[in-house]
Amino acid sequence: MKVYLTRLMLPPVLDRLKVFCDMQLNPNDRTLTREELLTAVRDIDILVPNGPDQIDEEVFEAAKRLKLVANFGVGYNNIDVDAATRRGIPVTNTPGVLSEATADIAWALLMSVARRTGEGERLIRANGWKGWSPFLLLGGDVTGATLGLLGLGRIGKAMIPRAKGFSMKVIYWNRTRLEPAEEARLGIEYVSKEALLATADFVSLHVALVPETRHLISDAELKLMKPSSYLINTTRGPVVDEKALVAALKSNTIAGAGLDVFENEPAVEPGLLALDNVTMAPHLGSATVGTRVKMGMLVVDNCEALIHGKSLPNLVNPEVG
Ligand code: 8YV
Repeated sequence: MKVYLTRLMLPPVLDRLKVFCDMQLNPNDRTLTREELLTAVRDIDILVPNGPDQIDEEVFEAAKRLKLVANFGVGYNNIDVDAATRRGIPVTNTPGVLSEATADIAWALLMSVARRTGEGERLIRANGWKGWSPFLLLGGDVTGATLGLLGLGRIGKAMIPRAKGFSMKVIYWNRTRLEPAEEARLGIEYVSKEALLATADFVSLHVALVPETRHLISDAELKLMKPSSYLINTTRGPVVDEKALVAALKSNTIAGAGLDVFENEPAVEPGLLALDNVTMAPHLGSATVGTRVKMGMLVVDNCEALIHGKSLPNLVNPEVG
């Protein structure tokens, strides 16, 4: 079977994959153009796309032999799963293996924006540090603060031990509430979305991007937050209305933001670039060697299962049967 990877993967993954299939790679170190993607999928059996690849009706129409879309990533908002299901094409993802690395990036952004390390580094690099000063870059307190988790999937849950390590109180809101015994075990408290926004010192977003969560955080939600609070986004950019965020950061409606994801990646709302109270990373959530190998291995597990006629370990559209 022909398996097409839209981007390169690390050697241990490629070495395992190429043993049991005809592995084909995008030769360029960049995302495929739409035309290149439509051409590449013409005679392949399995497509392994990445976040920036939009896999929609037009792609399925062009990929007449397609038997599986094995997404390299846990989020699959880049794939029209309904269209795949209508054509009986299974879609798989890579859950679990990137939760810790993504929580690490959320934590890095949280620490950095609160303690202003980005500003500090820029000051030093610009040769602007004139010596110790009692009010230089005073930040927000992390230890003992309240962390609000909006969404409590695997990555949201991975935030809890980190917060506990900093003696933080953890409150959460999720579409479905956990059992009280599970809340007690994790040491977290369920609150309404509004109460979370109004009381948390750090609001960290962990909902998936679906139509209902697009612009979940906009003007009204930012206004509910405390002027001393911070917003952390490591899920998907469109969950936050970036223009509303710029306005809130400019007017000190909130104290700052830590962002790993953006509404129109790789474009960043120009207003954000001019602001000091935002710490940004270029979608690095899963970007560790170990994590990317594990993600790749899950992709390979799913390809191997399809080729050997076994059930797919990470099927997201079980309706295909
Ligand atoms: C990836 C991600 O970097 O897994 C996800 O949902 O956003 C990231 O881990 C990206 O999807 C790579 O394809």
